Amino acid sequence: MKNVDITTSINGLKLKSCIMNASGALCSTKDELYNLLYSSSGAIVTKSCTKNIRIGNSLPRYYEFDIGSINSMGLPNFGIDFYLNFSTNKEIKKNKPIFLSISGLSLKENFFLIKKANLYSNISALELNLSCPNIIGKEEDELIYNYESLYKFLEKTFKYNKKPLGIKLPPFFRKKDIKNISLILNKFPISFITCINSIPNGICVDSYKESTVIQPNNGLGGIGGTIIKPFALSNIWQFNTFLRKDISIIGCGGIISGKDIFDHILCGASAVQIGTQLIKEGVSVFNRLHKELISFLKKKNYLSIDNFKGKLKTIYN
Ligand code: RRO
Repeated sequence: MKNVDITTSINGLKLKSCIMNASGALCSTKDELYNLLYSSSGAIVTKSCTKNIRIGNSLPRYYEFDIGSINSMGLPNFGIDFYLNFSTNKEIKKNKPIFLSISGLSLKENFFLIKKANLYSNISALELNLSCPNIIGKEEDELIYNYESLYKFLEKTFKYNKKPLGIKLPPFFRKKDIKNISLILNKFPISFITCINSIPNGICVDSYKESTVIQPNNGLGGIGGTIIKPFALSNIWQFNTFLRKDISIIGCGGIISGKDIFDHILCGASAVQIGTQLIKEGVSVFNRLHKELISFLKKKNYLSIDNFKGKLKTIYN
């Protein structure tokens, strides 16, 4: 039998494997970034960065349970210069693409970050995080929920930006939001979307202590892991029907097995990101998922991801 090919392309950007880390998962410190660099992931996504260093929210701010995780990290990061500096390592160019995740706390800060990142040749793409659920006091003016502001923001962004640029989206629960956001994104030279970020404002309870499990924001936090997979798939599938065909989709949410990756691609993803499971298992997760995906595709007689990407069938009576 011929070899199964799990290479992919994100709007023309080639990746040796369709599996990469999700921003936020083991991608903040120098050690974590080097571990990703030498792992079998197809790309590195850095922790969302701001202009200045942030220590983030108070502890405990991350908690795992059997079918998922809750976090309210609060955007802890070493500032954009740290991640840009990492990107100048010579090994990177030979090894794999680097996606710089950006999450400015204001429009002005986002423009500053985008302009600065454009000066660094080893940054392959920007992932603009418009969906951080945990910045206390910032929930109301999130750009992604205001169509007019989003349009104006993107108009200005593409005046500065020459790099492949994608947007990390929150989960949407109404079809009309997905349709309207797609109509806006389709007007700009966006390379990709990543969906979904964690589902905001969940709460997990320790029944014995009769308490929340994380400290910030009265215990509210973003939910990730297996439990969110149906919402990730639904967002991927719906965006796939409304977005321009050259805008790639990176699926994120609930992947713990090769079969989960298959499901994301079947719904329309060109690549996938691993968050909660990477934190649980470490970078060896990429090898395991790689093997599981190939073995599942062999069973199905698929030789490449293009054979089944976006081909989810629906049931007619
Ligand atoms: O740092 C965080 O609290 C965080 C971010 Br920026 C994000 O985009 N998603 C998330 O679940 N946590």
